[in-house]
Amino acid sequence: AKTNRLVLLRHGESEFNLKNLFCGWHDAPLSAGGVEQARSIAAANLKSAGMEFDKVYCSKLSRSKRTADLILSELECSFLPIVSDWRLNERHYGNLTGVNKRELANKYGEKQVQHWRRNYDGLPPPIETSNLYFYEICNSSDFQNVPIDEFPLTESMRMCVDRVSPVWEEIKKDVLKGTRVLAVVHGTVARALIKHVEGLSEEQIEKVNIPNSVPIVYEFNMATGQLIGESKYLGDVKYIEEMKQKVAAIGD
Ligand code: DG2
Repeated sequence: AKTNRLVLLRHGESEFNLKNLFCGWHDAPLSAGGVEQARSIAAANLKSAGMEFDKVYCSKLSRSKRTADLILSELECSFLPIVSDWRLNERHYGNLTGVNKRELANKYGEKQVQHWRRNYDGLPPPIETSNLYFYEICNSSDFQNVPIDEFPLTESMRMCVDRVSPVWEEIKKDVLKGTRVLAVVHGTVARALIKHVEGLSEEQIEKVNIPNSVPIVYEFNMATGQLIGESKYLGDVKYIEEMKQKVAAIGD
């Protein structure tokens, strides 16, 4: 049977992922390993699964845009239209931006850190002018389309799910029309989209962890638009499981 398809992907490892720092709206580049992941893990797995695309969605952050560019180049389809939307930016991590996750856990305890990271209503303290990244984020020309009253100083998962919702409606329309969409996003935004796609509860989505650069494939019934079966993570099962656990942990 013919199906419609959506592929979700979290960008390759960023410099901040590598250093175990909260990133949010800071524009950290991909690490060297992240570039390699995009090329040899994401693109290679998409290729061997015979995945083709008509349109790409990404955020305004370069780790998302660069990952998309690298994949398209490997798949020899750099001509595809790319929608780069600030509403697909990573959840704003407030004043945790730039802070080491392990050092924060040593100071406030693992429970508090995991609450900020995964609780649906966990709200990091708002970013302060003394934060190293405050002005970079506020003044970024990449965010000039963000309406002033919607420019966040911090966000919970719930706020992120709501912000992503209108873009999910656009993506859904595309997918149901038969447009083959690749969405290259972030950990929390991928979880927000997954919540929408799979209709997961708040409790369920708190337990989902997204590895870098692993394509997640969804198929929809062409006639009814209904999701068919479960999500499929492309790649080595053992590697994916290890990466999920690494993302879930606070790290060292
Ligand atoms: C990470 C997510 O986002 O961190 O903002 O630090 O996907 O852009 O690397 P990404 C960040 P956790 O919520 O997993 O701690």
